[in-house]
Amino acid sequence: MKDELILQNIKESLINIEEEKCMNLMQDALDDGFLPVEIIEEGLSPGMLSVGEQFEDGAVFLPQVMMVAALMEKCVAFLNDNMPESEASKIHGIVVIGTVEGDVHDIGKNIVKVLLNVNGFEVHDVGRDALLSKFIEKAKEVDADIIASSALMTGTMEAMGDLESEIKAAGIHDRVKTMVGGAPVTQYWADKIGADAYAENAGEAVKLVSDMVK
Ligand code: HCB
Repeated sequence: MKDELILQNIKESLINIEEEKCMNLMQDALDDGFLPVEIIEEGLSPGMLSVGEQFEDGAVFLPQVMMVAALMEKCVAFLNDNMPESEASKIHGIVVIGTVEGDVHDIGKNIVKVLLNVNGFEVHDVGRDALLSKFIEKAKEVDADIIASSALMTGTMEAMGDLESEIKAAGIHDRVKTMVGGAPVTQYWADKIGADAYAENAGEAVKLVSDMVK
């Protein structure tokens, strides 16, 4: 039977950087029937955000945030390997994804990538701190349907607007739609820069991308 307490324990073991415990709990959660996406959205992400809040309050310092982030990355990679096959063989669309230049935050971007992958999208990741030209070049190369960008800092959100301009300048705006996301990004910002969609979380990102490629 599914015991919600296990998600709380996963959250706490991430916050406390207890790697072995966290990995074992994730395996237990999978064995209990939790989906990898539930473990990410209801266990790991709240844990990472809690550490972010503690960092903002000065209760923890950057090295600790970096260690939690490193464990979070390992956890997402582990869950990625345990994603159900679902419709993976059927390609629903092609997405280019990346974190914009100047910004190294990629945990959220990687979660979106994993969920798009498992929902049957071919995803090309241009990485983090990615030059805007890399998004454009990759989109042209793979004939992408969607360019999805991520930004976690108010200063780097500007680059999302520049990306919209570069997509237009490259003459591919009529065949590529854009999605933006990341903690400081809002629907207001998406509208302001002319992005086609804003996703608050990875589940919504999959839904929006699915709608846009229909
Ligand atoms: Co970092 N950092 N950080 N950081 N960091 C933030 C983002 C601050 C808000 C913390 C703070 O000061 N309050 C802050 C930014 C302030 C601001 O601009 N408003 C900040 C800062 C300042 C910095 C440095 C400058 C610190 C320093 O060096 N002094 C530096 C950045 C250097 C640079 O980028 N040039 C830095 C470094 C780091 C690390 C390396 C320690 C680590 C990142 C590790 C990594 O990503 N590989 C880190 C982390 C972990 C954070 C916090 C704590 C958590 C971010 C995170 O992973 N959230 C963050 C605090 C916070 O956000 N409250 C803090 C969890 C994920 C799951 O959420 O929002 O990324 P998400 O993704 C969601 C959602 O947004 C959506 O789906 C995801 C899943 O549901 N989504 C998309 C995301 N991208 C999408 C794209 C789409 O197209 C669609 C949907």
